[in-house]
Amino acid sequence: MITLIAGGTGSVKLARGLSKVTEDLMVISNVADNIWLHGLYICPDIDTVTYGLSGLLDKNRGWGVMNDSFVFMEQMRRFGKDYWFKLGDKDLALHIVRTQFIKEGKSLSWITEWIRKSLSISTVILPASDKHFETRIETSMGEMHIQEYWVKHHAELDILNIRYEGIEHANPSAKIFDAIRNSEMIIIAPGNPISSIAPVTSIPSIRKELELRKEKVIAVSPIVGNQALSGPASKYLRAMSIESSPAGIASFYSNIAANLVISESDKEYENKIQSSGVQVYKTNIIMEDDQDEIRLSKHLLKILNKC
Ligand code: FO1
Repeated sequence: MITLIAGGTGSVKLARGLSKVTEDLMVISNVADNIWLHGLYICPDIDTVTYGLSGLLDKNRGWGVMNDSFVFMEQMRRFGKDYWFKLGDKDLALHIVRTQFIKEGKSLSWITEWIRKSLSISTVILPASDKHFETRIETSMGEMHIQEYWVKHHAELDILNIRYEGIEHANPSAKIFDAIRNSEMIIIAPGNPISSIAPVTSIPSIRKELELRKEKVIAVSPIVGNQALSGPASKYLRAMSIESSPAGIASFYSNIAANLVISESDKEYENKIQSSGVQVYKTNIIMEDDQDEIRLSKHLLKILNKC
């Protein structure tokens, strides 16, 4: 069994690639970007993986359903409601289903499993917590939910602090611990370390399990040179005083991951990372199409067989 810790658009590419080269894959998804809007419970990272693995994802945007329309949003705008966060008309159906189940008292794990089966996805998707907690960003304009910072304010405001409000009450399902304990390899996807991965790996009970098995944990760097593969990862890293480089990533994950895959163009960081006790693997980590996703996934499986 292989477990992938995932969140955001960078992660879904690897989830898709791995699902094509291994049958026994579990994805633990970030939940700290979840938000209540218009009376609906929105779980962007769970949905990106769900849509990605079902073939429904709009690959250009990296979120939502392909060929979707936004008539509902247009109507909300006419009613003077918030419309900065765009829920597509097809996407709306999933949100109505999820919210109905929440109101019936079902857990997020149960609902995610129900949606997965409805969309005939073979890979199991496990929300990192059934209880809600959220990433809050402190800026010069005050503290706000991460979606407000990223989507409404386009990540333009200076960041003073980032925290995961309520993480102490997070309750990962038993399946998460089974997945971590029984996996031959635990992969940390090249998602945003601060907003997509750390909200999962900072849940104390999950962190403890990863620390015990760090030799089995391999992270894929989301940074090439000093630049993030996508999104605001560099900005978030710098805000938390972490170097935006493969060396910064190695050090950030060093307590939970003894292995790191970096870009073959980042040889200059190799010695520094190795000397900190982290095993380095170099390959092309950029995933622009299906072939790239499969190539990187196969490379990870090859590393597993060598270990
Ligand atoms: N990202 C945007 O930049 N603008 C949007 O309007 C937007 C809507 C949206 C709706 C559903 C969904 O599942 C994701 C959506 N996202 C949108 C993406 C989301 O903000 C981020 O990709 C993740 O939260 C990053 O982890």
